[in-house]
Amino acid sequence: MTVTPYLDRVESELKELADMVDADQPGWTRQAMTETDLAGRQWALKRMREVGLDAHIDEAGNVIGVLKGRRGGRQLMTGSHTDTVEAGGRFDGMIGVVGALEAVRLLKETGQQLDHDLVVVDFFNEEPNRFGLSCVGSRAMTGTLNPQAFGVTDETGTSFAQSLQIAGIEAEAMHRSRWDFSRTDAFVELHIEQGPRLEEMGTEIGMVTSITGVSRFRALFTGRRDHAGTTGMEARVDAGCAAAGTVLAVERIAEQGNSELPGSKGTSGGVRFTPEAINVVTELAEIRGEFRSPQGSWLREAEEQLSSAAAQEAARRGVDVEVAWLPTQDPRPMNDQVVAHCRDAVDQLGLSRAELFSGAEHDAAVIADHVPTAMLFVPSHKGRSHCPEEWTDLGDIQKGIAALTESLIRLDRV
Ligand code: HGY
Ligand code: MN
Ligand code: MN
Ligand code: MN
Repeated sequence: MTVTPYLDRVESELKELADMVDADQPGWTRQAMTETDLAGRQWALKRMREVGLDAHIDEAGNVIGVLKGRRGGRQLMTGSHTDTVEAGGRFDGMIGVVGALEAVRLLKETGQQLDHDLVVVDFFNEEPNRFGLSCVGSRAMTGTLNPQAFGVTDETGTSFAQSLQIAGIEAEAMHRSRWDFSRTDAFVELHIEQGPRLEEMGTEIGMVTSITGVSRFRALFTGRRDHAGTTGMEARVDAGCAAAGTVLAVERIAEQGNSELPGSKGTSGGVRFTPEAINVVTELAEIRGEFRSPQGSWLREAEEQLSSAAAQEAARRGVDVEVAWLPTQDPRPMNDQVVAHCRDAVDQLGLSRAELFSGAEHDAAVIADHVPTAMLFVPSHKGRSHCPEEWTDLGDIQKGIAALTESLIRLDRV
């Protein structure tokens, strides 16, 4: 028996989430540790209960719902996230949560009780928060959240631990969310591709082969605040110029890396000058950036190159610099066996498929260290994502949910 997801249910749930966003921001914004994020996860909790899951929010803010299996004891897990980037889209993360809810409904309606317990998760804070930390919920569940992260501060001096409190999460209690993954046989995450390849190929489902590694940093340059009209060019200690040189170094390192190893990337996603004054030489400059690559060894090289480029840019202007590297996620291959079962499911549904590397990071990369993991992608229109234009046709989402459901049914037989 194959299942057909109901478009109206999926559409209305995506719309409910799309309505639960920060009205002051363009696009769709539900950033972790904000009112809207709290509302989004409460919504997920309510919905999980409505579809018949035994659901709760754990000490790390993950919303977890369990559908009891016939035999129980062993588990399958699926899910994604409902938080967004600033001014993001309506699909990144959401279709993996809404898709899991629909999969549960379909299993029930077609009378297909699984042997395994099915665990559905809306992972807390997948997108990098303002402290530069991502996949916080999945890291907590796997016991890999570095406690040093709690002390990281934002520009106002607020620590990550204090921010968590606003979201009702106690940093010291987060370790209690650690999940016993020895009972979990497989994890499958449904997600939008966030790139153009499926659409370009006219392919319905992407079978992820591996997920990019990511290395993020914050570089703080300290110079001297001076009058822009009276301080000679040779007399300046300009933190802004040192930072600007470093931004260009990020691009240069990534371009060089990409020419040797396609898929290597570098981005300076945030730059801040203090003071922000047109007639003052910049005293403090901060860059937040990242490198990505299919190869962990290149990330290590890029880290070294960037640290030394920042030191050079600073030194030649008499500026001080500190570069802090945030917890790194190494590239993660997906599990061949789980991928093979998903592939069989996609074939059984008569859908076209292609193998893809994921340049986006996902909770699946964190979970993959602990559980055999696979990901299913559906096309993103023009490859746009992390922007309001992010779009996936409902019909494509429907196919993705069917593939997810059939994959879970197949994995249940293993
Ligand atoms: O940043 C990423 O790659 C993901 O979308 N969180
Ligand atoms: Mn994202
Ligand atoms: Mn995502
Ligand atoms: Mn099993």
